[in-house]
Amino acid sequence: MSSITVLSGGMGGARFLQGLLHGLAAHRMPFPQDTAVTVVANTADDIWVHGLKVCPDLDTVMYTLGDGIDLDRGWGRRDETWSVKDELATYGVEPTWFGLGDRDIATHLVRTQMLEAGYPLSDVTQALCRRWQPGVTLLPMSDDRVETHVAIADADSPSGKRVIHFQEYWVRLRAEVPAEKLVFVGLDQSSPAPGVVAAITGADLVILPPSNPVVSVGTILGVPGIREALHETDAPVVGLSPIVGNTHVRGMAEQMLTSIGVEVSAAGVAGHYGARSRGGVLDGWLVDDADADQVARVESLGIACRAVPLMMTSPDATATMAATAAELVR
Ligand code: FO1
Repeated sequence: MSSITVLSGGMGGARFLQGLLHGLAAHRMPFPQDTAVTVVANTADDIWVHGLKVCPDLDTVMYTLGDGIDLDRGWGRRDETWSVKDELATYGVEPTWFGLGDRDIATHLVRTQMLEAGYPLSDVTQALCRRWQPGVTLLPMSDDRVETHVAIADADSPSGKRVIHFQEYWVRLRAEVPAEKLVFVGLDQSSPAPGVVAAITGADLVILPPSNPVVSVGTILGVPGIREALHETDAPVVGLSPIVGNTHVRGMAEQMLTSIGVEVSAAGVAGHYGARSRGGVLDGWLVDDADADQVARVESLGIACRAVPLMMTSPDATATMAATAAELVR
């Protein structure tokens, strides 16, 4: 049986996966319809709030592919209510800036209870997916606790900086202040979750979707052992640029790339990932038509490259992107 492995963050990755599955089902991919898809999801966005473990990227993929996602927000559940959130706010309990919907809380209660009973996050995720049936094997990048924290300027503190959780940077501050430094707590000590390395080394194709190259795909690549698996695999590795016309389509990739000194461009991200033939992870890279002038530069990095429409405006449009990505590296 053929297999495709996707290293995914939240919204961008989930939307890409919808198109990939649509393309496989519609025979649009150069792969059999029964090709198995494994998703290795970023867990560095995870946060403990109100005593509950929240895993935004795992849940966004699970809810999106399980048809429970709220399409407007891009996260959390459809038909959501916010009674608990409102009651917590009335008690003056922080963080009031992070919205947990009533239905969503059930997911976090199940997850937290199972973690406290000693189940690893990968078992918890498998249990939650028994209900949601996402149509993929969904794996956390690691069962170990990893959290992205962001240092921001703070005139009131002696060091002139303050470190906050990534969620506070993104949700409360809307990434409107510079990320002076990113700290990936626990990443260097983490290990790939069971099945992650095999999903990469045993794949027929590995895809880096247009997720955040620093705090989503970047953190997955930062788990010791995962980059090595990408070097080892016989599968071609192809990515799709999250940067179009020198800015991100959604989210905060621009701020994150700037924070680590990487040029905010399709070619800049390709260079950041690097060609597999030169110690990096990419064999191929899709850029949007708006960045067609960067194709030659990407190719000069040792990475095959094509310019195509990269706006995921529908599962059909995304299926075309997925098929083009697969063809680029066949
Ligand atoms: N994003 C927001 O902009 N506001 C929120 O209040 C919020 C709550 C939230 C709760 C659960 C969850 O799984 C995701 C949530 N998100 C919220 C989205 C989250 O910040 C993003 O999905 C990623 O972490 C960033 O890529």
